[in-house]
Amino acid sequence: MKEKLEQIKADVEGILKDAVDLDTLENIRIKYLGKKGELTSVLKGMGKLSKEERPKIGALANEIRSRLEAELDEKKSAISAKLEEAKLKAEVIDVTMPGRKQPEGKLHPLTKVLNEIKDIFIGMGFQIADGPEVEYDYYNFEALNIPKNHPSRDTQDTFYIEDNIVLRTQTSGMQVRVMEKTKPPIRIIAPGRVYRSDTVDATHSPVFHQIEGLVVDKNVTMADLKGTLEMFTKSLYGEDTRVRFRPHHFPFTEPSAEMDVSCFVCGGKGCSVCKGEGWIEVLGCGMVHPKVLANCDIDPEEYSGFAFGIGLERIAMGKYDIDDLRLFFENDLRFLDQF
Ligand code: 2NL
Repeated sequence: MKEKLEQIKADVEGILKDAVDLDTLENIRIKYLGKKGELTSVLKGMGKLSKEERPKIGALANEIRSRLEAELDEKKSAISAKLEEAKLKAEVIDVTMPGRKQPEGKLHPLTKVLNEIKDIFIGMGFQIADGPEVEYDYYNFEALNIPKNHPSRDTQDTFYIEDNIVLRTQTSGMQVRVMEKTKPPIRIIAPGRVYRSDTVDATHSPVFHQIEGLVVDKNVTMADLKGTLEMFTKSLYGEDTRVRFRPHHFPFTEPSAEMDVSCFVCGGKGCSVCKGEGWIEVLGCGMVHPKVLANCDIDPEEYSGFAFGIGLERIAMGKYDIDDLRLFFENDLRFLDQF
């Protein structure tokens, strides 16, 4: 029995010496030291031994078991370490290597300026309105008190899809829809693409962007218009900016005005950007014409409102000192990357 035990020990140690993977170790453990392993089966024969021999063999068996278990453990650690080392060698990572630069997208300058303008009006309690670019004649013109013989209706200015359907020339149609559906108070801005049949040059494009605003409530006055637009201007161009209003005419507002801001380059002294004027025109505005309110089923005796229209390209050109409108639409990355 003693020889058998010594034999097991020698066998295990022999195999262990050459073992190179963890599976082999586990198989050895099961085969020799497991519950149904060889060591156990030898010990099962202990009953046949004499009283004197039994404790000696028992002690020897225990000693061999713990020796072998210790050797197995040791070998296991050694193999694990070797495997780990091999793995690390195979996947060398140089953490000091500089990363590959990922191309980074940017917002279009018009989007940036639009976001800024939206944020300012949202901060004043306005909501954003959205609507179709292909619009009925009614919403683009008629509801806005633009008479049939008005020059802006001329086919020279408007793209007609059908007799009574156009590509919108302004975003007012969205505001008319809101007025039709909503009981005042109304406070909205309507940004979007608009179309006019213009020949392309540095300051004209058949597609451009407008942000219109509309406020309708009881007792809205010209003072509200001026206060709101002055606050907007100071937020966009800085606290020191001044505004002035000049009388103007639009069919959909009465009275109407154009608003200038003190030149954001020279502060009003006169320079090449404001062409010596000290002022730069930024938007058109006015009190909503009573006929327009009535067209939308809002009683002009009870409610009044103001409206304004801002050309997005013009604002962006001023803000970023861009002298050619076409740059916004050519999508040349050398231009767009600068913003
Ligand atoms: C300009 C002038 C303007 C409006 C747009 C408007 C809309 C409704 C009712 C009344 Cl629903 N008015 N819009 C008012 C005044 C001026 O735009 O020069 N835009 C670039």
